[in-house]
Amino acid sequence: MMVIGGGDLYGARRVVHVERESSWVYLDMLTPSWQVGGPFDYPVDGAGRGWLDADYDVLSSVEPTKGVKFDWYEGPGPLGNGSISCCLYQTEIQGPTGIATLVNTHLFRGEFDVGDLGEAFNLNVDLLVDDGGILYINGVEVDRYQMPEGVITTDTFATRHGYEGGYVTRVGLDAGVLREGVNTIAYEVHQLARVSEDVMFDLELYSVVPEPGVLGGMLVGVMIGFWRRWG
Ligand SMILES: [Ca+2]
Repeated sequence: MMVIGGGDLYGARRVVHVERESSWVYLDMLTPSWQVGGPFDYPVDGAGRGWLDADYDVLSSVEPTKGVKFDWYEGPGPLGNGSISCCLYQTEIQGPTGIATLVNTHLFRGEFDVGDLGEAFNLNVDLLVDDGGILYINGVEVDRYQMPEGVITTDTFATRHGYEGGYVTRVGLDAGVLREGVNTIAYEVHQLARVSEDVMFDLELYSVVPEPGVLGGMLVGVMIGFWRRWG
């Protein structure tokens, strides 16, 4: 189940897997079909791996049908262009022009370590996304935010305007995709329409771990065991 809003549970603590303002490797060259030279499809690397693959090599990225070489860059979040009322970007990426969206789909990749899977089960994400997007962990989709169902292309539009009041919390992501050790995180951001004036991306990925009190400790411990076994 996924809901918008909410925050920390009472008597719980965050185990942060990916902090806000982390550094991301990004691709801001996916020109849509209505731009000269487009459309550009999702890139593959020199070994034919898709951009979601854990072993994807950004240095050998090419557009699969046109063979155009793609350069990825790196910078701290938020990454954006244009104006979002709540937040300033730290890294300027190529984005909408306000005349006709130059890049409709932005790709972001990163890695994070999970030291203890026992503290990585109740998985949430705080998103700063304009306008919509899809989150993948280890190549598996775990959250679709303001995006249509079905197959997504680099021309696909978000379904709503990005929320400009701050980060949006999404809860109940499938933590079963997490591994102990290195994990790959990837995000694609899509614009709402052919004409959009802004783009933004940042996130925080975390688990909410119940903090048992002295009296409730045994009960919570039993519940966690049940959750991990059957949840
Ligand atoms: Ca936008």
